[in-house]
Order: sequence, then C-alpha cells, then structure tokens
Amino acid sequence: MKIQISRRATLAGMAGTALAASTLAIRPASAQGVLLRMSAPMTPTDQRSVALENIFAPAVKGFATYQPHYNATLFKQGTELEAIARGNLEMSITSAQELATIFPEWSIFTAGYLLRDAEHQKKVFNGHIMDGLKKSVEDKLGVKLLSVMYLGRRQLNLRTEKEVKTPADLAGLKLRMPNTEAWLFLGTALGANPVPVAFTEIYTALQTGAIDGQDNPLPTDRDSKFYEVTKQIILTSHLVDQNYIAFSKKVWDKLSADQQKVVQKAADDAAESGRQAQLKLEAELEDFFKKQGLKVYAPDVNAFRTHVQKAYLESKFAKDWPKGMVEQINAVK
Ligand code: KDO
Repeated sequence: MKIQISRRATLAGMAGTALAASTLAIRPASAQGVLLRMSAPMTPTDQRSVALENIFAPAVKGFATYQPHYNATLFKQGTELEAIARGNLEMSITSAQELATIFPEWSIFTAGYLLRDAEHQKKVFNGHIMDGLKKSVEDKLGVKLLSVMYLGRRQLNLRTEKEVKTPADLAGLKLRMPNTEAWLFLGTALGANPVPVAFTEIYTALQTGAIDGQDNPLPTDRDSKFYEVTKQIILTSHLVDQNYIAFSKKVWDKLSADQQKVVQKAADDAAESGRQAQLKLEAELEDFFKKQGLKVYAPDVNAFRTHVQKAYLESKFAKDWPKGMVEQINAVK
C-alpha cells in the first residue's frame, strides 16, 4: 500500500513537471503538423494496429502525423504511461492492468468474468460510471483515455497435452502473464502458477519450455503464431480484454477545439473498426487452430467463473474498488 501511495505521488509530481516543462512533448513535425508517436507491444498486423493506421492516421492528417512503433521497440511494455507523463511519447495502447499499477481502483477492470462481451465493454467505457476514474488519469498523469479497444476474450493456450476442465487441472502449471501485479493475480485466480514474461518474449518462452502456456484472445494467438509452439486452446473466456487509446493531455491541450473533435472521432472510429475485425476473427479462428492440429475445446466454464470471481472478491484488489461499482457495471445492459 505504501509503495502505491508513494508511486502515485511520484507520478502526480511527474505529470506536474511534464506540464510545466515547456514544449518537450509536442514535436511540431513542420509540414506534417504535430508528431504523434505511438508505442505499444502489438504487432503491425494486429487489428488494432491496422485500424489505427487505416482510420486514425488519415483522419488526423490535416494537422498531425501518426507515427506507430510496434513490438515495444520504442518503449518497453508497461513503461509507456510514464513515457507519456514525462512528455517523451504522445500515444500508446494501454490497459487497466497497467493503470492499476498507479491507480489501484482501476484493478476493477482487471477482474476475470466481470465484463460480459465487447458491447458491454464499450457501454461501460462510454457511460458515466468511469468518469471519475478517467479524470484521475487525466489530472494526475496527464494521459487522456480516448476510446476503448476490444482485444478479445482471453483463452488458455498451452504447450502441455493434459486436458483441462477445471481450475484444479491448472495446479502447478507455469502460465505466462504480463508483468504487473494485477495480471499475475489473474493467473493465480485461474488456478495456475503465474510467470511474468513480456509479450514480445512469449513465443520463445513457449518454444523453449520456459513456460507451459499463455493466455490471449484467439486473434492474437494467430497473429503472433503461438499455435506453432502450443498444443491446445481451452475456451475459458476468462477476461473480455480491453485496451485504451492513451493520448498525451499536453498535446491535446495544444490542439484547437475542432482538432480535438477530429482526434476523438478518429479514435472512436478506429476502435469500432478494430472491434468488428477482432469479433469477426474470433468467430472464425477455432477452425483455423484445429486445422493446425491443436485441440480446441470448452472446459467447465462455470467452475472457472466461480473460482475466479471468488478469488477477486476476496482479494486485496477488491478493497480499492469504488463502492457499488461492480453492481453498476453488472447493471449496464
Ligand atoms: C499481453 O501481454 O498478453 C497483452 O495481450 C496484454 C494487453 O493488455 C496488451 O498490452 C497486448 O498484450 C499487446 O497490445 C500485444 O498484443
């Protein structure tokens, strides 16, 4: 708890310094207008990347140049928010798990089996429930969360052959998770032994047996070719995963009201297009993996849901969730 408070204070200070420090964050790219460098671990062929390039970039072209940096080549996974706060980066695709390292209340959106589907996710993000959470990120970190991007339903993807029906079948299994406390807890809540590995290192970790499995949505498993080094996909759908288009508040504040409108619409349109593309792929890909020789099957999803929800409600994370918010989220239809 102490660590979280001091880290929060540091970041609040950092955002303050960043705001005070003249024009560091804004790189006027002369004829190209404002330079918007985006750094994320995603690949260029990921549907979120494709949507941002095809829809966001041309929409803002009149006054800004969108410059994507994929595969975490500009900033390491998990360091992007600090980079924006410090004025060293203009955009990223962030997650509740990363926000929760700074703002503990965000861990509510890291809980398994809470959001129901893509539509529910979008309605919750766009409704008033999240106003306070978004405002803290904006005020204390200098990061605007423009829109929610649907990553997909996370499924277990293992290199082991033993059939998995319930959480008990995952006992002792080395399950790769991204390296934040909230992500690692999801691995524990599923019944596995979580091992932190960066996204860009998953393939090799699976290939060498450093880990027994990983979890990601089906489109990611195909895009990053995890099926080449695994044997089965278990359709737990344990997290309807979401990412947010994160935008530097300092850059935002320098845009005119009209430009801000264009940026907001471009982000929403790209998110919608990416969402539809991911949903389509999710519906098609089971067959693809079967053709690659993987076993793809549903476990006892109720057993997973009960186990995971209980773990979250009894966890230290739940103590930081705004009162009544779980009920409010569940009530969104
Ligand atoms: C991952 O590291 O497993 C993850 O899927 C977590 C997401 O929040 C997001 O960071 C994603 O990686 C990257 O965008 C790569 O697809």
